[in-house]
Amino acid sequence: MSVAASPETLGPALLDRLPATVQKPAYDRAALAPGMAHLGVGAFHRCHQAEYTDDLLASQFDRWGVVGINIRPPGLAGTLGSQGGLYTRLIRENSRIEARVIGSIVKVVDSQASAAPALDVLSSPDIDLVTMTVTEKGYCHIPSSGALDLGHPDIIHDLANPEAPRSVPGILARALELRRATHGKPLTLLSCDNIPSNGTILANVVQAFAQRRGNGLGDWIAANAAFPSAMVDRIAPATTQADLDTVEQRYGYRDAAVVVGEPFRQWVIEQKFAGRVPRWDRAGASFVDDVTPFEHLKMRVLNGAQTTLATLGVLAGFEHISDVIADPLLSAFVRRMLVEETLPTLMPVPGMEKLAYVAQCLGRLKNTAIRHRNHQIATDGSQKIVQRLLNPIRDRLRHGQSIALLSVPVAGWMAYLIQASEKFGKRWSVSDPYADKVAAIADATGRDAQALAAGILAIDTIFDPGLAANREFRRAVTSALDGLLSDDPMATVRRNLKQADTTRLKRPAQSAL
Ligand code: CS2
Repeated sequence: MSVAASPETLGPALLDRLPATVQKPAYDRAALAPGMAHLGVGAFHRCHQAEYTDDLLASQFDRWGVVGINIRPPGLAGTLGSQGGLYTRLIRENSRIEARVIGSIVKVVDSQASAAPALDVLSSPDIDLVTMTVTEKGYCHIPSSGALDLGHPDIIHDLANPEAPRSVPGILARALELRRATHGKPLTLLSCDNIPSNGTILANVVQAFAQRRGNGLGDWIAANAAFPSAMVDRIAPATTQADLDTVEQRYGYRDAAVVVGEPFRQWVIEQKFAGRVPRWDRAGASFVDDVTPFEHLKMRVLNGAQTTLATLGVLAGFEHISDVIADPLLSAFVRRMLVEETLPTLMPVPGMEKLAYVAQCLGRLKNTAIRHRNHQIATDGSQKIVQRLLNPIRDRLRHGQSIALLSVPVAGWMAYLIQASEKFGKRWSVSDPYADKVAAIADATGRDAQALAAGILAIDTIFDPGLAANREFRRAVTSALDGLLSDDPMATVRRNLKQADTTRLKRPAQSAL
């Protein structure tokens, strides 16, 4: 009996023998030298910035190899590292599948146990730019204000031990300090996370940290570092075992670092660099003077829809976002919420038609080959709702406009965390820095929507006091929360849609959209 040979693992030695159906780097990878670093090498980075860089290298080869750094799990050495940085990027849309091996990551560095390996890379004169996807909470900022959270345990630690930092602001400030002390070369720090004005928030937290050092570092950073803002977009859920199996079965090799994304991708970057600039615009990215309109559009429409569908979807018993959008009630709800309430809050976006953008976003969410779990999207909701839901709500309230629809997902986020508490039977487990706080409120209050909403709205690091005091906001959220905690949460979704109809009839001018 013969034993089938186990498939080979992806690595530089396999590049020349890949099946013809797998696209491979169109440049001499052996000649590629590091020029930039990336913090937070997860599915999103591998499916987005690393692919743009791979395209850039194919169109104009230059010293732009990426050094991938993880300061939090998972470790990279055993996966990407043992494959020489190579990995397969699958693009999937319903039954269509397209495979490509990406070569732009030239080296990986695990820096979970200590910041030293990360600092070595970030302070090297070879590195001109650092991109990052460290999740919303990685910035250690207060979501409602954008300021550095001086009460954050990692910030307290880093201010006391600035040479052995743990937090992103602490590590970046230390790297900049080492650059000042050694070669003095400038650095661009490019945030690719979905936080509002991400470049400004990154600059704020790094500066606030540096200024507390009291050694002139803040001034040096102001003169030698650039923090452009950026809007990034591609849906790329966490990789599953099924994705690894797909590559092995279809293409005959093993790859522990596969990523799966949708065809759509977008990257709009503020033109504000210090030192050399990777010409990602040659690969389809846009360099603009002001990212704000693009960023509002993306976070309020696509991300707003995702958070709405994910939290309400969990309450309705759905597993993936594509299941939720296939539900007639929730799909009608999200479409009307975006068109009637969110779109009027947006500023004009150069070259984009907003209604068409909504249709395109909702179409993307229907892609059944992208297995995006509702619980993954609902993770860290406390760090996401300000930019996705509360900012458009604030804009509408300022103009006396209805929030009958936008208030429902805010209550949905509350109900999602509340029902993970002991008192509510721990219906699912959640991952959110505010989960314990909300659970403590739920345990103390029980099923009293008024008291629950009041307790949660008093968390001023999420809800700024002006918004939390708004009577219409409190009323709408409390009433939606009461319904969402009942045995028939979808009745509330239906009821608020009806209520929006009534408002629309009363205000014909608003129904023009
Ligand atoms: C998602 C995003 O998990 C989430 O928070 O909403 O990761 C989303 O898929 C991306 O922003 C799309 O560009």
